[in-house]
Amino acid sequence: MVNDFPQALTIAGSDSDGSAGVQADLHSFFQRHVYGASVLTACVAGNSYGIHDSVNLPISFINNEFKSLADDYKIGASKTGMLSDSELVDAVVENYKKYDFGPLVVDPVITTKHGNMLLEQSAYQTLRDHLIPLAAVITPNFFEAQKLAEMDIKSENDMVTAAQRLKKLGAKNIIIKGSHSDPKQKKVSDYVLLESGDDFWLTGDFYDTERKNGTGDSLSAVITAELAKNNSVEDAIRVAKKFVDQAIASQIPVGHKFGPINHWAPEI
Ligand code: PXL
Repeated sequence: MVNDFPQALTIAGSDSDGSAGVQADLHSFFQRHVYGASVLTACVAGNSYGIHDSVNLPISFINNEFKSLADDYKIGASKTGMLSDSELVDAVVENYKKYDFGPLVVDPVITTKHGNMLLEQSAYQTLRDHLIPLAAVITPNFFEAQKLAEMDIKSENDMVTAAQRLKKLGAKNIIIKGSHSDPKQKKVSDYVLLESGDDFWLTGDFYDTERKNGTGDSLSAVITAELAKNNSVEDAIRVAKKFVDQAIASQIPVGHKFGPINHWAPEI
């Protein structure tokens, strides 16, 4: 039957070197055997050295991307990535409310790993007030969690407090990705707070490599793919963590500097 096959949607920016954004999301969907559709929000000109330019797509065009998909496909789960500014966040919110695109995974992309801004500071409030309440899962990294929970995170206890604050903002399930700031660290621990109130830590090896572009995008994309297959949020998060760890542990020798993770590697 048409539309019986699991389908996921990424609402995100294109990264020209293919290491992050929509490209990383589609690689992740493909690897998890889920058909991937995309609503492009912006286009970034960049390579493994960094970002050199970006443009936002017109809101009227973004509206038409949503409508085109809604008229034809049966999206089982969606995720957001780069949303650039407040107007774009609100356009995504309005479209998501209008159509049935399944549970929403919000990857609150604020900067690249190397400090390029992908969301204007003036949009943090819009993200917090309008998008986070729609989130089935939110996947901030350490830095994004500090901004959105409006607190410093200096310890594991602080990660727990930040997750509780994000839950109060309306996100049902939260994973806060642990800090990678100390090159001497051996492990990284992510904190998960589920809708039920259950919580747990996911600890993995720390990989001392510069080739980690697209890690956060891929984590949220794999969660989305698993939700599109009707798997539970807890299973989706556990699969995504293993997937990303295995993809970081392996390398694709392309790009001179901050290269991509390897979506072919995961064997889970
Ligand atoms: O990984 C964050 C990210 C998300 N979306 C786009 C990007 C990047 C990082 O470079 O370019 C479009």
